[in-house]
Amino acid sequence: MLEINTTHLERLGWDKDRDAELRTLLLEIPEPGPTVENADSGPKLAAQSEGYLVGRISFVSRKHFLVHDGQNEIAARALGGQTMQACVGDWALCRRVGSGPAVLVQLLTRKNLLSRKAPGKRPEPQHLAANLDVVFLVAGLDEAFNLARQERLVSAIRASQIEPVVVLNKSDLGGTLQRDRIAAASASGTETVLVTSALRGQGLDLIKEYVPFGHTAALIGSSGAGKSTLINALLESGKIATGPVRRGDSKGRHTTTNRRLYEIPDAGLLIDMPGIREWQLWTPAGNPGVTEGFADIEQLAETCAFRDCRHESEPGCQVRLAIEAGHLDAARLRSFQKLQREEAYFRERYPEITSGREDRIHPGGFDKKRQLKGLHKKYRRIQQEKRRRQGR
Ligand SMILES: Nc1nc2c(ncn2[C@@H]2O[C@H](COP(=O)(O)OP(=O)(O)OP(=O)(O)O)[C@@H](O)[C@H]2O)c(=O)[nH]1
Ligand SMILES: [Mg+2]
Ligand SMILES: [Zn+2]
Repeated sequence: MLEINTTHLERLGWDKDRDAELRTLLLEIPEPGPTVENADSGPKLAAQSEGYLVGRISFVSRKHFLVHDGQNEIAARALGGQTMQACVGDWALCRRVGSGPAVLVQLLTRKNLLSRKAPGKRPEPQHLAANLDVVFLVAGLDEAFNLARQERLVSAIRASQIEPVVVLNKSDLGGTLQRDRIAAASASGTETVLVTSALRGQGLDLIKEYVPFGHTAALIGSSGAGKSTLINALLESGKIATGPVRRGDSKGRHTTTNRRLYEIPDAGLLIDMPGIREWQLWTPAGNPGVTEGFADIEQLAETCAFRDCRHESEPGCQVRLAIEAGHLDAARLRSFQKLQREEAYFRERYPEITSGREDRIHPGGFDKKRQLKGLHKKYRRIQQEKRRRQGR
Protein backbone atom coordinates (compact mmCIF):
# COMPACT_ATOMS: atom_id res chain seq x y z
CA MET A 1 0.00 0.00 0.00
CA LEU A 2 1.07 3.57 -0.67
CA GLU A 3 2.24 5.51 2.37
CA ILE A 4 1.77 9.21 2.94
CA ASN A 5 3.30 11.09 5.82
CA THR A 6 0.59 13.01 7.71
CA THR A 7 2.47 13.92 10.88
CA HIS A 8 2.71 17.60 9.98
CA LEU A 9 -0.96 17.98 9.13
CA GLU A 10 -2.34 18.17 12.65
CA ARG A 11 -1.69 21.85 13.01
CA LEU A 12 -3.74 22.38 9.88
CA GLY A 13 -6.71 20.60 11.45
CA TRP A 14 -6.16 17.01 10.30
CA ASP A 15 -8.37 14.59 12.24
CA LYS A 16 -9.09 10.89 12.72
CA ASP A 17 -11.96 10.77 10.24
CA ARG A 18 -9.83 12.31 7.54
CA ASP A 19 -7.03 9.89 8.35
CA ALA A 20 -9.30 6.85 8.08
CA GLU A 21 -10.66 8.11 4.79
CA LEU A 22 -7.18 8.65 3.41
CA ARG A 23 -6.11 5.13 4.37
CA THR A 24 -9.09 3.71 2.48
CA LEU A 25 -8.37 5.87 -0.52
CA LEU A 26 -4.75 4.81 -0.64
CA LEU A 27 -5.77 1.16 -0.74
CA GLU A 28 -7.36 1.83 -4.12
CA ILE A 29 -4.31 3.41 -5.65
CA PRO A 30 -1.97 0.92 -7.25
CA GLU A 31 1.59 1.13 -6.13
CA PRO A 32 3.82 2.48 -8.89
CA GLY A 33 5.68 -0.45 -10.41
CA PRO A 34 9.14 -0.34 -11.93
CA THR A 35 9.15 1.87 -15.02
CA VAL A 36 9.09 -0.05 -18.27
CA GLU A 37 11.43 1.25 -20.89
CA ASN A 38 9.46 2.14 -23.95
CA ALA A 39 10.81 3.98 -26.94
CA ASP A 40 7.36 5.47 -27.73
CA SER A 41 6.64 6.94 -24.34
CA GLY A 42 8.37 10.24 -25.02
CA PRO A 43 10.59 12.12 -22.61
CA LYS A 44 10.95 10.57 -19.17
CA LEU A 45 9.65 12.49 -16.18
CA ALA A 46 11.82 13.01 -13.13
CA ALA A 47 10.97 9.97 -11.06
CA GLN A 48 12.00 11.36 -7.69
CA SER A 49 9.46 14.20 -7.78
CA GLU A 50 6.56 11.90 -8.59
CA GLY A 51 4.23 10.78 -5.90
CA TYR A 52 1.12 11.44 -3.88
CA LEU A 53 0.71 13.98 -1.15
CA VAL A 54 -2.15 15.16 0.99
CA GLY A 55 -2.67 18.70 2.16
CA ARG A 56 -5.10 21.50 2.82
CA ILE A 57 -5.99 23.98 0.13
CA SER A 58 -4.70 27.30 1.43
CA PHE A 59 -5.22 29.52 -1.58
CA VAL A 60 -7.43 29.58 -4.64
CA SER A 61 -7.25 31.78 -7.68
CA ARG A 62 -9.47 30.45 -10.45
CA LYS A 63 -7.82 27.19 -11.50
CA HIS A 64 -4.67 27.68 -9.46
CA PHE A 65 -4.35 26.35 -5.97
CA LEU A 66 -1.83 26.19 -3.19
CA VAL A 67 -1.89 23.05 -1.09
CA HIS A 68 -0.30 23.13 2.36
CA ASP A 69 1.22 19.84 3.45
CA GLY A 70 2.09 21.11 6.94
CA GLN A 71 5.55 22.22 5.89
CA ASN A 72 5.30 23.78 2.47
CA GLU A 73 2.74 25.23 0.15
CA ILE A 74 2.73 23.43 -3.16
CA ALA A 75 1.25 24.81 -6.38
CA ALA A 76 -1.53 22.63 -7.72
CA ARG A 77 -4.16 22.64 -10.41
CA ALA A 78 -7.48 20.90 -10.82
CA LEU A 79 -8.53 18.59 -13.57
CA GLY A 80 -11.76 19.09 -15.51
CA GLY A 81 -14.99 19.37 -13.54
CA GLN A 82 -13.25 19.57 -10.19
CA THR A 83 -12.24 23.15 -10.90
CA MET A 84 -15.57 24.45 -9.72
CA GLN A 85 -15.67 22.38 -6.62
CA ALA A 86 -12.44 22.73 -4.68
CA CYS A 87 -12.17 25.63 -2.25
CA VAL A 88 -10.00 26.96 0.56
CA GLY A 89 -10.04 24.66 3.56
CA ASP A 90 -10.57 21.50 1.53
CA TRP A 91 -8.35 18.50 2.13
CA ALA A 92 -6.99 17.18 -1.13
CA LEU A 93 -5.08 14.17 -2.26
CA CYS A 94 -2.69 15.39 -4.92
CA ARG A 95 -0.27 13.86 -7.29
CA ARG A 96 3.00 15.35 -8.23
CA VAL A 97 4.40 14.62 -11.67
CA GLY A 98 7.64 16.19 -12.74
CA SER A 99 8.42 19.77 -11.86
CA GLY A 100 5.08 21.36 -12.83
CA PRO A 101 2.19 22.00 -10.45
CA ALA A 102 0.67 19.02 -8.66
CA VAL A 103 -2.77 17.78 -9.71
CA LEU A 104 -5.75 17.56 -7.36
CA VAL A 105 -6.67 13.89 -7.53
CA GLN A 106 -9.49 13.78 -5.02
CA LEU A 107 -11.04 15.92 -2.32
CA LEU A 108 -11.63 14.27 1.03
CA THR A 109 -15.12 14.33 2.54
CA ARG A 110 -15.99 17.74 3.93
CA LYS A 111 -17.09 18.25 7.50
CA ASN A 112 -19.07 21.21 6.20
CA LEU A 113 -19.11 23.65 3.33
CA LEU A 114 -20.02 27.31 3.18
CA SER A 115 -21.56 28.24 -0.16
CA ARG A 116 -23.71 30.91 -1.63
CA LYS A 117 -25.31 31.25 -5.01
CA ALA A 118 -22.70 32.57 -7.40
CA PRO A 119 -23.34 36.19 -8.32
CA GLY A 120 -25.13 36.50 -11.66
CA LYS A 121 -27.97 34.57 -13.24
CA ARG A 122 -26.51 31.11 -13.58
CA PRO A 123 -27.72 28.53 -11.09
CA GLU A 124 -24.34 27.68 -9.67
CA PRO A 125 -22.96 27.58 -6.19
CA GLN A 126 -19.89 29.45 -5.19
CA HIS A 127 -18.07 27.45 -2.57
CA LEU A 128 -16.35 29.86 -0.22
CA ALA A 129 -14.64 27.63 2.31
CA ALA A 130 -14.78 24.11 3.68
CA ASN A 131 -14.16 22.40 7.00
CA LEU A 132 -14.83 25.36 9.25
CA ASP A 133 -15.46 25.48 12.99
CA VAL A 134 -16.45 29.12 13.19
CA VAL A 135 -17.34 31.99 10.89
CA PHE A 136 -16.52 35.45 12.19
CA LEU A 137 -18.99 37.96 10.83
CA VAL A 138 -16.87 41.08 10.93
CA ALA A 139 -18.46 44.53 10.85
CA GLY A 140 -16.70 47.84 11.40
CA LEU A 141 -18.28 50.08 14.02
CA ASP A 142 -17.83 52.90 11.51
CA GLU A 143 -19.98 51.27 8.80
CA ALA A 144 -23.77 51.15 8.51
CA PHE A 145 -24.89 47.91 10.13
CA ASN A 146 -27.10 45.83 7.87
CA LEU A 147 -29.25 43.67 10.11
CA ALA A 148 -31.12 42.00 7.25
CA ARG A 149 -27.90 40.86 5.64
CA GLN A 150 -26.58 39.75 8.99
CA GLU A 151 -29.64 37.53 9.53
CA ARG A 152 -29.24 36.09 6.07
CA LEU A 153 -25.61 35.26 6.77
CA VAL A 154 -26.32 33.80 10.17
CA SER A 155 -28.94 31.46 8.77
CA ALA A 156 -26.69 30.39 5.89
CA ILE A 157 -23.83 29.69 8.27
CA ARG A 158 -26.02 27.82 10.74
CA ALA A 159 -27.53 25.86 7.87
CA SER A 160 -24.01 24.70 7.03
CA GLN A 161 -23.51 23.46 10.60
CA ILE A 162 -20.99 26.16 11.42
CA GLU A 163 -21.06 28.50 14.39
CA PRO A 164 -21.47 32.19 13.58
CA VAL A 165 -19.74 34.69 15.85
CA VAL A 166 -20.18 38.42 15.34
CA VAL A 167 -17.07 40.59 15.59
CA LEU A 168 -17.64 44.32 15.92
CA ASN A 169 -14.29 45.80 14.98
CA LYS A 170 -12.89 49.34 15.28
CA SER A 171 -14.07 49.77 18.85
CA ASP A 172 -11.66 52.71 18.99
CA LEU A 173 -14.08 54.50 16.64
CA GLY A 174 -17.30 53.07 18.02
CA GLY A 175 -18.09 55.61 20.69
CA THR A 176 -21.67 55.59 21.80
CA LEU A 177 -22.71 53.44 18.85
CA GLN A 178 -21.24 50.41 20.48
CA ARG A 179 -24.04 49.55 22.86
CA ASP A 180 -26.76 49.74 20.20
CA ARG A 181 -24.71 47.71 17.79
CA ILE A 182 -24.11 44.93 20.24
CA ALA A 183 -27.85 44.78 20.87
CA ALA A 184 -28.58 44.77 17.13
CA ALA A 185 -25.99 42.10 16.39
CA SER A 186 -27.36 39.90 19.18
CA ALA A 187 -30.82 40.25 17.67
CA SER A 188 -29.57 38.61 14.48
CA GLY A 189 -29.64 35.18 16.08
CA THR A 190 -26.02 34.83 17.10
CA GLU A 191 -25.22 34.20 20.67
CA THR A 192 -21.74 35.64 20.69
CA VAL A 193 -20.70 39.18 19.88
CA LEU A 194 -17.04 40.09 20.28
CA VAL A 195 -15.83 43.67 20.27
CA THR A 196 -12.32 44.31 18.94
CA SER A 197 -9.95 46.94 17.76
CA ALA A 198 -7.44 45.52 15.33
CA LEU A 199 -5.64 48.82 15.40
CA ARG A 200 -5.14 48.87 19.17
CA GLY A 201 -4.90 45.12 19.57
CA GLN A 202 -8.03 44.95 21.71
CA GLY A 203 -10.08 41.76 21.90
CA LEU A 204 -7.60 39.68 19.91
CA ASP A 205 -7.41 37.09 22.67
CA LEU A 206 -11.17 36.64 22.43
CA ILE A 207 -10.76 35.74 18.77
CA LYS A 208 -7.98 33.29 19.56
CA GLU A 209 -10.19 31.61 22.16
CA TYR A 210 -12.71 30.80 19.45
CA VAL A 211 -10.04 29.32 17.18
CA PRO A 212 -7.79 27.09 19.25
CA PHE A 213 -5.04 24.91 17.77
CA GLY A 214 -6.33 22.78 14.90
CA HIS A 215 -9.57 24.77 14.49
CA THR A 216 -10.45 26.88 11.48
CA ALA A 217 -12.42 30.09 11.13
CA ALA A 218 -13.30 32.24 8.14
CA LEU A 219 -13.75 36.00 8.28
CA ILE A 220 -16.69 37.39 6.36
CA GLY A 221 -17.89 40.97 6.13
CA SER A 222 -18.08 44.12 4.05
CA SER A 223 -14.98 45.51 2.44
CA GLY A 224 -13.25 47.83 4.89
CA ALA A 225 -14.50 46.10 8.04
CA GLY A 226 -10.93 45.27 8.96
CA LYS A 227 -10.76 41.52 8.31
CA SER A 228 -7.23 41.58 6.95
CA THR A 229 -6.09 44.02 9.63
CA LEU A 230 -7.39 41.66 12.29
CA ILE A 231 -5.51 38.72 10.81
CA ASN A 232 -2.37 40.83 10.49
CA ALA A 233 -2.61 41.77 14.16
CA LEU A 234 -2.91 38.10 15.06
CA LEU A 235 -0.07 37.07 12.76
CA GLU A 236 2.11 39.69 14.44
CA SER A 237 3.74 40.22 11.06
CA GLY A 238 1.45 42.51 9.07
CA LYS A 239 1.94 40.64 5.86
CA ILE A 240 -1.51 41.00 4.30
CA ALA A 241 -2.30 44.10 2.28
CA THR A 242 -5.02 46.30 3.75
CA GLY A 243 -6.66 49.41 2.32
CA PRO A 244 -8.20 52.62 3.60
CA VAL A 245 -11.94 53.15 3.64
CA ARG A 246 -13.74 55.96 1.83
CA ARG A 247 -14.38 59.12 3.79
CA GLY A 248 -18.05 59.76 4.34
CA ASP A 249 -19.50 56.25 4.31
CA SER A 250 -16.49 54.18 5.47
CA LYS A 251 -16.84 51.80 2.53
CA GLY A 252 -13.77 49.72 1.71
CA ARG A 253 -12.10 49.38 -1.66
CA HIS A 254 -12.09 45.61 -1.98
CA THR A 255 -8.44 45.27 -1.15
CA THR A 256 -8.47 41.50 -0.58
CA THR A 257 -9.29 39.67 -3.80
CA ASN A 258 -8.67 36.02 -2.97
CA ARG A 259 -9.40 33.62 -0.17
CA ARG A 260 -6.39 32.53 1.79
CA LEU A 261 -5.67 30.44 4.85
CA TYR A 262 -3.31 31.71 7.57
CA GLU A 263 -1.82 29.90 10.52
CA ILE A 264 -2.03 31.97 13.71
CA PRO A 265 0.79 31.57 16.27
CA ASP A 266 -0.44 29.68 19.36
CA ALA A 267 -3.89 29.27 17.82
CA GLY A 268 -5.69 27.76 14.84
CA LEU A 269 -6.25 28.90 11.27
CA LEU A 270 -7.98 31.93 9.84
CA ILE A 271 -9.26 32.36 6.31
CA ASP A 272 -9.22 35.88 4.91
CA MET A 273 -11.91 36.60 2.35
CA PRO A 274 -12.70 39.39 -0.08
CA GLY A 275 -15.36 41.81 1.19
CA ILE A 276 -18.89 40.72 0.37
CA ARG A 277 -21.61 42.85 -1.15
CA GLU A 278 -24.55 40.51 -1.34
CA TRP A 279 -25.41 37.01 -0.28
CA GLN A 280 -27.86 34.93 -2.25
CA LEU A 281 -28.94 31.67 -0.71
CA TRP A 282 -27.81 28.34 -2.05
CA THR A 283 -29.72 25.63 -0.28
CA PRO A 284 -29.56 22.37 -2.23
CA ALA A 285 -30.79 19.01 -0.98
CA GLY A 286 -29.15 18.00 2.25
CA ASN A 287 -28.86 21.59 3.42
CA PRO A 288 -31.34 22.16 6.25
CA GLY A 289 -32.04 25.65 4.95
CA VAL A 290 -32.88 28.99 6.48
CA THR A 291 -34.82 27.70 9.47
CA GLU A 292 -31.45 26.89 11.08
CA GLY A 293 -30.83 30.55 11.78
CA PHE A 294 -34.23 31.06 13.38
CA ALA A 295 -34.48 28.40 16.03
CA ASP A 296 -36.26 30.84 18.36
CA ILE A 297 -39.13 31.37 15.91
CA GLU A 298 -39.27 27.71 14.96
CA GLN A 299 -39.62 26.76 18.58
CA LEU A 300 -42.48 29.19 19.10
CA ALA A 301 -44.15 28.05 15.89
CA GLU A 302 -44.31 24.50 17.18
CA THR A 303 -46.72 25.66 19.85
CA CYS A 304 -49.03 27.57 17.48
CA ALA A 305 -52.57 26.21 17.37
CA PHE A 306 -52.34 25.38 13.67
CA ARG A 307 -49.53 23.34 12.24
CA ASP A 308 -49.46 25.44 9.07
CA CYS A 309 -49.80 28.71 10.94
CA ARG A 310 -48.47 31.64 8.90
CA HIS A 311 -48.27 33.79 12.02
CA GLU A 312 -50.56 36.42 10.53
CA SER A 313 -53.96 36.59 12.18
CA GLU A 314 -54.58 32.94 13.05
CA PRO A 315 -56.02 32.31 16.51
CA GLY A 316 -53.66 30.72 19.02
CA CYS A 317 -50.53 31.98 17.22
CA GLN A 318 -47.70 31.90 19.72
CA VAL A 319 -45.34 33.79 17.45
CA ARG A 320 -47.63 36.84 17.28
CA LEU A 321 -48.17 36.56 20.99
CA ALA A 322 -44.42 36.70 21.59
CA ILE A 323 -44.17 39.79 19.38
CA GLU A 324 -47.01 41.49 21.26
CA ALA A 325 -45.35 40.64 24.56
CA GLY A 326 -42.09 42.14 23.30
CA HIS A 327 -40.15 38.85 23.37
CA LEU A 328 -39.65 38.74 19.63
CA ASP A 329 -38.89 41.50 17.15
CA ALA A 330 -41.49 41.79 14.38
CA ALA A 331 -38.70 42.66 11.93
CA ARG A 332 -37.01 39.37 12.71
CA LEU A 333 -40.16 37.46 11.79
CA ARG A 334 -40.37 39.42 8.54
CA SER A 335 -36.73 38.57 7.72
CA PHE A 336 -37.40 34.91 8.40
CA GLN A 337 -40.47 34.86 6.17
CA LYS A 338 -38.62 36.69 3.42
CA LEU A 339 -35.78 34.18 3.50
CA GLN A 340 -38.26 31.31 3.52
CA ARG A 341 -39.95 32.70 0.43
CA GLU A 342 -36.56 33.07 -1.23
CA GLU A 343 -35.68 29.50 -0.36
CA ALA A 344 -39.03 28.23 -1.67
CA TYR A 345 -38.44 30.10 -4.91
CA PHE A 346 -34.96 28.61 -5.21
CA ARG A 347 -36.27 25.11 -4.63
CA GLU A 348 -39.06 25.55 -7.15
CA ARG A 349 -36.83 27.17 -9.73
CA TYR A 350 -34.04 24.63 -9.49
CA PRO A 351 -35.72 21.32 -8.64
CA GLU A 352 -32.85 19.34 -10.16
CA ILE A 353 -30.54 20.89 -7.61
CA THR A 354 -32.79 20.63 -4.61
CA SER A 355 -33.65 17.01 -5.30
CA GLY A 356 -29.98 16.14 -5.14
CA ARG A 357 -29.38 15.74 -8.85
CA GLU A 358 -26.98 18.61 -8.95
CA ASP A 359 -24.56 16.56 -10.99
CA ARG A 360 -26.92 16.74 -13.97
CA ILE A 361 -26.14 20.40 -14.30
CA HIS A 362 -22.67 20.07 -15.66
CA PRO A 363 -20.53 22.84 -14.27
CA GLY A 364 -18.42 22.98 -17.40
CA GLY A 365 -21.49 23.33 -19.61
CA PHE A 366 -22.30 26.85 -18.56
CA ASP A 367 -18.74 27.97 -18.81
CA LYS A 368 -18.34 26.65 -22.29
CA LYS A 369 -21.48 28.39 -23.47
CA ARG A 370 -20.34 31.63 -21.99
CA GLN A 371 -16.88 31.23 -23.44
CA LEU A 372 -18.34 30.62 -26.90
CA LYS A 373 -20.58 33.66 -26.57
CA GLY A 374 -17.53 35.71 -25.62
CA LEU A 375 -15.65 34.39 -28.65
CA HIS A 376 -18.54 35.21 -31.01
CA LYS A 377 -18.68 38.72 -29.62
CA LYS A 378 -14.98 39.16 -30.05
CA TYR A 379 -15.15 37.82 -33.60
CA ARG A 380 -17.95 40.24 -34.49
CA ARG A 381 -16.00 43.13 -33.05
CA ILE A 382 -12.91 42.27 -35.07
CA GLN A 383 -15.01 41.96 -38.23
CA GLN A 384 -16.64 45.32 -37.59
CA GLU A 385 -13.29 46.93 -36.95
CA LYS A 386 -11.95 45.44 -40.19
CA ARG A 387 -14.88 46.72 -42.20
CA ARG A 388 -14.52 50.14 -40.62
CA ARG A 389 -10.86 50.31 -41.56
CA GLN A 390 -11.62 49.23 -45.11
CA GLY A 391 -14.07 52.11 -45.24
CA ARG A 392 -17.20 49.99 -45.55
N1 LIG B 1 -9.67 52.81 13.53
C1 LIG B 1 -9.55 51.55 13.16
N2 LIG B 1 -9.30 51.26 11.86
C2 LIG B 1 -9.20 49.98 11.51
C3 LIG B 1 -9.33 48.93 12.43
N3 LIG B 1 -9.21 47.75 11.75
C4 LIG B 1 -8.98 48.09 10.47
N4 LIG B 1 -8.96 49.41 10.31
C5 LIG B 1 -8.75 50.16 9.06
O1 LIG B 1 -9.82 49.92 8.17
C6 LIG B 1 -9.34 49.91 6.81
C7 LIG B 1 -9.79 48.63 6.11
O2 LIG B 1 -9.11 47.53 6.69
P1 LIG B 1 -8.88 46.15 5.92
O3 LIG B 1 -8.27 45.22 6.88
O4 LIG B 1 -8.22 46.37 4.62
O5 LIG B 1 -10.40 45.73 5.65
P2 LIG B 1 -10.94 44.37 4.99
O6 LIG B 1 -12.16 43.98 5.74
O7 LIG B 1 -9.87 43.38 4.88
O8 LIG B 1 -11.39 44.89 3.54
P3 LIG B 1 -11.40 44.09 2.13
O9 LIG B 1 -10.14 43.35 1.97
O10 LIG B 1 -11.56 45.17 1.12
O11 LIG B 1 -12.61 43.20 2.18
C8 LIG B 1 -7.84 50.07 6.90
O12 LIG B 1 -7.53 51.43 6.66
C9 LIG B 1 -7.50 49.69 8.33
O13 LIG B 1 -6.36 50.35 8.81
C10 LIG B 1 -9.59 49.25 13.79
O14 LIG B 1 -9.74 48.41 14.68
N5 LIG B 1 -9.69 50.58 14.09
MG1 LIG C 1 -9.01 42.42 3.30
ZN1 LIG D 1 -48.26 31.14 14.45
